[in-house]
Amino acid sequence: MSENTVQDYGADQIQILEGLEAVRKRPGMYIGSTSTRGLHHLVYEIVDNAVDEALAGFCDHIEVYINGDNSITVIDNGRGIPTGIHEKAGIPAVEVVFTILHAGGKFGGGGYKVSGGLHGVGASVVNALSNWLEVEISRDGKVYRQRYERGHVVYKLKEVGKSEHTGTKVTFMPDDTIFDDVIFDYDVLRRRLREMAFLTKGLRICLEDKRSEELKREEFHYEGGINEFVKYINRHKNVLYDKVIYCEGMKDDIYVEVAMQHNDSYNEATLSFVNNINTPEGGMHLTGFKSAITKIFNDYARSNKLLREKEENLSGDDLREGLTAIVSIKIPEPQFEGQTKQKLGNAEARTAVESLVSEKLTYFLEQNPQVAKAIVGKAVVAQRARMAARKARDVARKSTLESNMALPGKLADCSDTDPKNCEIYIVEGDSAGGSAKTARSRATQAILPLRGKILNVEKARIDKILGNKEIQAMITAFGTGIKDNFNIEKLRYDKIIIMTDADVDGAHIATLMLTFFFRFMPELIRQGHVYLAQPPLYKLEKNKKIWYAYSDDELAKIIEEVGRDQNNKIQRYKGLGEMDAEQLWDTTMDPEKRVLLRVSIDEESESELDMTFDTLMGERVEPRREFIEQNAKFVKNLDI
Ligand code: TSJ
Repeated sequence: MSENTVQDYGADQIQILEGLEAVRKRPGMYIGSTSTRGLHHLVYEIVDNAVDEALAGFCDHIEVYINGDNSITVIDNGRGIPTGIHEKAGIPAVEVVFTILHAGGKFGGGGYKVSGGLHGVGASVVNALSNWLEVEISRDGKVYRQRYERGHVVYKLKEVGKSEHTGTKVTFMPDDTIFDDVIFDYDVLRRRLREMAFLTKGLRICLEDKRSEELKREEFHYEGGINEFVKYINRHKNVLYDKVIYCEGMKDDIYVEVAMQHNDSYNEATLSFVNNINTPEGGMHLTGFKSAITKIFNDYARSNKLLREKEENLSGDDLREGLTAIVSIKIPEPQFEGQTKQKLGNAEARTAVESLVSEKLTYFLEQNPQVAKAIVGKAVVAQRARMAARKARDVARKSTLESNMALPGKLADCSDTDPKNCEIYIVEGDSAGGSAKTARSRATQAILPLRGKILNVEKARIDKILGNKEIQAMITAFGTGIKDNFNIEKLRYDKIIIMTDADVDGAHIATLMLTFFFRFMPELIRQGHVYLAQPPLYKLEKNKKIWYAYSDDELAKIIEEVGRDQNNKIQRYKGLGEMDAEQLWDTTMDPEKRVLLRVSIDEESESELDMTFDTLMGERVEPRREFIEQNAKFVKNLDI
């Protein structure tokens, strides 16, 4: 320790160190995890503080650097963190910010303190979890600096120069003894910083990667705020009308901002935020938004005779078919509820959003009757489809009751009745299905062959989807039901394994199935029940001995091992159908030897998954190629 390291330990300082020590002992409690996700939270934490300064109206530019040594620098042009002695703590305010747990924003007024979910735990947490951290403040014509190591003060705040501007600069190096991996991912930071820029209109956020040789720098700056966010999400979609419906305003201390625009798809993509934090589970703000939409459009449809008197009201789902929307509120004291503390509980947020959206939307519809007609028209068609689907389902339910559990005819079920032991292979094509039926272990493995092209649920309405034979077969085989009626307890198989050819078409078919699961039974994926089988790409035969290779690299390795000569017989499998039952069992189905990929949803980018899927399925060719390249993101490797 250097001579000016923490002078003498007063009671206050001991408390401080105990606080930061607690963070180092149980980092997960403060930043969620010590995985790359937790690592990136450190950056958001620091940036959040600068964004708060922007929200308070004193800052319009934030620079974020990934430095050559993989440390991070964040610079803003705000007022600079106060350097004067903090009355209660007896040390400079900036030192309070970095050394006292949850101290952020406790002094000074104005602006909104971000304090929800995993975020907003304070700069002191970042400090505690950093090898070193340096803060430089430009304020009152001077530059001040202080350095910390693993949360401990290395030297007192000191004056190091003069300055004509104001602002705060923080550089930190994450502690490599705490994080599993300390390499920052440019694309991960880019996504969140872009989102922050959308959510804070006028704010310029620049990201630069100084690790790379070439200039890698982007600027995010949206004068239109979430209006541009909606345009961005809809950028590859066919929109129903050109204008983005936008409203903003204050209601009882709550700032509400809403932007929306329909596209011609059948899915809703509404994102909600509280103090710039995504709330995937919604809450009062989202409830207020939905009630307003349902009420105002029904009122409009009735008073303009777009709905006949005896016709049912349009449902919220009907009206939100194909809707892309952002609901963003800023609230002084957010209360989060639910298991994961991600659901906004403040009842006043509901009233604020509902009344503001109702008022502005009513006015907008009066001014833009063409847009109103387009939205109501789409909802009316959605309503008809919903009613047709309900009728079909009622009929299906009745016949199910009569024939007690009508499992699909093509299903070769397993004999074991304990779902925990059971798995189902969904197999592309009848011939491969035949081999799989012969190959399987009858007790625990069921086979469901699917014929022809799987319906793309992104491009079809509910009535058509539920009328599709292949989809019906999967729903009845799984036993769980779908959407709101989904019940994981009723799942008849522990593993649902998609088995398709190991080529681009096979990948496409697998993705169509995953799209169906994602839209209709997402819990199946979230709880890890969905897998992809991995059939081999090559067979190598030499002197009556056989090797299988699952990738080009592996084939090269095998050739190296056995020697490169004329006795090598190499076969490239073009499809599952080229394998006989025994080969299929050996390479792809034998639980002792096979490799499965477990499918997961990258929660961090869940909001963008809509786009990912759409891109693949959409008619536009260019983004599709891009998606196939990125497809691996959706699937994580798992050795079984
Ligand atoms: F989190 C942090 F401390 F590390 C951090 C804070 C990091 C970065 C990059 C910026 C900031 C930050 C804090 N920028 N601006 C501020 N502003 C204040 O702390 C501040 C300034 C003046 C007053 C005042 O009442 O005069 C009050 C506050 C909270």
